[in-house]
Parts: sequence; C-alpha cells; structure tokens
Amino acid sequence: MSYTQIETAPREEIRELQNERLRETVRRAYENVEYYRKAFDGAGVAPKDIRTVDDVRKLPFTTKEDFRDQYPDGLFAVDDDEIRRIHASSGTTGKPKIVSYTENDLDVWSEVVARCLVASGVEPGDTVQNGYGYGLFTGGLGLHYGIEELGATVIPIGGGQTQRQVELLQDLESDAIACTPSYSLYLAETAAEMGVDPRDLSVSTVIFGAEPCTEPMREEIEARLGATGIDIYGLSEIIGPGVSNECHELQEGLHVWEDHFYPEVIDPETGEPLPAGEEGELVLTTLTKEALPVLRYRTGDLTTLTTETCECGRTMVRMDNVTGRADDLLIVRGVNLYPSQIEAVVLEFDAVAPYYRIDLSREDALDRFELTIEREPDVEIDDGELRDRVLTRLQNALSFTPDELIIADPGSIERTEVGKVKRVYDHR
Ligand code: DLL
Repeated sequence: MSYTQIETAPREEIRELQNERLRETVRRAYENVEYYRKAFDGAGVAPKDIRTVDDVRKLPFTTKEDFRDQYPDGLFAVDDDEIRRIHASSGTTGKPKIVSYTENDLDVWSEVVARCLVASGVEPGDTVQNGYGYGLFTGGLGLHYGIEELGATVIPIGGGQTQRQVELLQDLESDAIACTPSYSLYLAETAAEMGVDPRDLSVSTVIFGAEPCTEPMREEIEARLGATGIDIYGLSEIIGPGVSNECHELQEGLHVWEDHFYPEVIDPETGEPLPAGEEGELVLTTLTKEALPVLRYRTGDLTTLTTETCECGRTMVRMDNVTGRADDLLIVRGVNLYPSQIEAVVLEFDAVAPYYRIDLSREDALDRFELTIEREPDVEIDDGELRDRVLTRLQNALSFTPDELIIADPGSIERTEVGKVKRVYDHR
C-alpha cells in the first residue's frame, strides 16, 4: 500500500513530472535568488539550458557554506509575507542554517511524511508517539503534521521525559514511536529499569532517523523493543524528515520521494556523478519547494542509489541507509575509518551493549585513538577475555586496533535524552 498513486507510477511518468518541475524550480531560483543568478552566470549556464533532469549536472553545487554565507535569508525565493514557518538546523559550528516554508511547502512536507509513515507500516487510525524534538529542529513538527495528515493520532511528547514516555506508551498503547535510533534504545533501557518489559509494549514500529544506524544497531533496537525498525531520512536544508523512507515490506533501502526531490550520487573528491550502484555523496535538488528552492545540494551523506524495482510496488529510486557522512571520516595514523565501521564490529558481540564512544587526542605528535565500549549486564565473560576478542576482531575486520580499549560498566556511557547522539570526541 502507498499513500499516493505517484509512488507506484511508471518511471516515465515520474521522469516527466521531474523534468517539468525542475524547469520551474530553476526558473524560480534564477529569477528570485541573487545567489543562484550569480552562480548560474559564473558557471555559464542559463535556465533555458536545463530541460530535463539529465541537464542538472550542468548546474553548480550548493553547499553548507553557501547556506552559512547567505545567513539568514539570502537563499529565500519568496517575499516575507508568503513565509508561514521557519526552522533552523542546529549546526555544531558557526551559524545555524535557517530554512523557510510557504503554505504549499508545508502541505508538501506533511504529504511526504505521510508517505513515509505508510511505507513504515503505519495506518490511519494508529497512534504514533512522537519523540523527536519540537521547536526549531525539523524532526518534531515534521513528523507531527505528517502523522495528522495521514489520519493517525499523534502524541506530541517530543524529546526527553523518558519515564513519562514509557508510561504514555503503556497507557495510550501507541502502535509506533518516532525517535532517533539511540533514543529508542534508551527508552527500552528506561522501561526495563522501571520494571516494564519493553517487548510487552504495544509498539510494533520504531521510525528512527536523524542519526546513522548500522544494521547491528537496528537488530538491537528490534530485539529490545520487539518491534520493526524503519529508517526515515531527511535534512533541514531540503525539507526536514521525509526525503526518503524504507518500506516495511522489504526494509532494504529508502525510497526517495523523487517527484519532490531529485537525487544524485557524486564522487565526493571530483564532484562527478556516479552511476546507480556506486557509493558516493548524496546530492539533492528540490523540485517543488517555493520558499527555499535548493539546487544540487551537497548533503555530505554517503549512500548508493538503487533503481531496481521494489517488492513493495513503489517505483521510486531507493538509497542505502546512510551510515556516515563524508566528514565523519577519521584519519588515524594513516588509516581511514568511519565510526559506523567500528560500531558494526563491536556490536557483533553479545556481551557488548549498543553504546560506545571514541576519543581522539594527540600525544607527542601522534594520534591516539581510545575506544570505550560498554559491557552488557550479567555476562559471563571477563573483561580481559572480552578485550582480547574485540581487539582481534577489529584487527581482522578493519586492520585497525585502538590504542586503548576501555570496557565500561553497564550504564556508564552517557545516554542522549534530547537531540542527536554524539559518539566521537576529537580533542586534537
Ligand atoms: O535530522 C531531519 C530528520 C528528523 C530526519 C527526524 C529524520 C528524522 P537535520 O538536523 O538538518 O535534519 O540533520 C540532517 O542528519 O544530513 C544526515 O547526516 C543525518 N540524518 C538524517 N536522517 C538520517 C538517517 C534532520 N535516517 C542530517 N540516517 C543529514 C542517517 C541521518 N543519518
């Protein structure tokens, strides 16, 4: 089942719609945003050169820096009185990115989130507890209006108040919960501490996003909550949550709502577009956004596109789960590593809980990599043996061993109750 007919439309129909919408978006951006006008002129392209999505590669990229340079509203394409809402992404450095929506943009947003919910297995009449933060972050309100649009009931608790969340899950018998993957584990842990078996809760679907989640982490979530874990992806610059979503039928790749967002994958080094099946950086172009049309935005997220048709019947392209960003890459003593690779290895061990942190420092001009993992409660294995096994496995899988591997007591690695989890601390 899908929420709209277009999700299962023939590819040619989707392509036609994309071409038409791209031309309109390019025109709107060029006419109304000085930044784009200059960027087009600088690259020697005119709106008339962009006829189909194949021409999109003629356009220059838009980057995070461009958003920062144009702070707060240099990229807006409509007058202030047409803007109905503003959100901001919580950049860790410098100014946040300010994003805006017209009434139509808000309608589109609700619709794409409703599609995500249906793809996740949520039905009208279901109850969804929304554990994404409300406010400037797009997670809370983005999910909220999508849930209402679908005709489901939203419980707008937002982030934090974890014991209360558990009580509400019990008392209101929610069918699904939407929150970050790390928070869903924290919820399960809190429930257990309260004497509630999280698998006894009525929740059958966890809609997780806003953070990377490796397959072993998903397995932990599903096992601990006795629910299906479905990945939702999005980013503020493009719309917020709702750019793409896994289907519960297959749980293999996230369908990109291509009639609103045109995806490309590029080689992050050269900027050259890569064919389907090859991993690179995701670049997105909005096709219907009015207040903030965004052309060829370099998301920094690493993924692969798949054009094979899906068992669920949707014809829209799928992207792989994003398990890292190009700038997550850790270069330690010449070895290139993504935190997700470490996560996938350490979570293979039943004795290791799904919490870890990485501390990078510099000692005598050398990088020092400290990995802290957490022991599961009530495990038989002693720390020395666990350490040896994890180190051997890291060496075999990644040709890498940390300078120090700390095995922390159960519950001792800090949990994130609000916002996005932070696992890498670079003190260099
Ligand atoms: O995190 C929007 C969102 C809210 C998505 C709720 C899903 C659910 P930003 O704060 O702008 O927006 O952060 C966007 O978060 O570029 C990715 O690096 C990361 N991200 C978002 N969803 C996923 C996901 C929201 N499913 C940035 N898997 C993106 C991995 C994700 N990373």
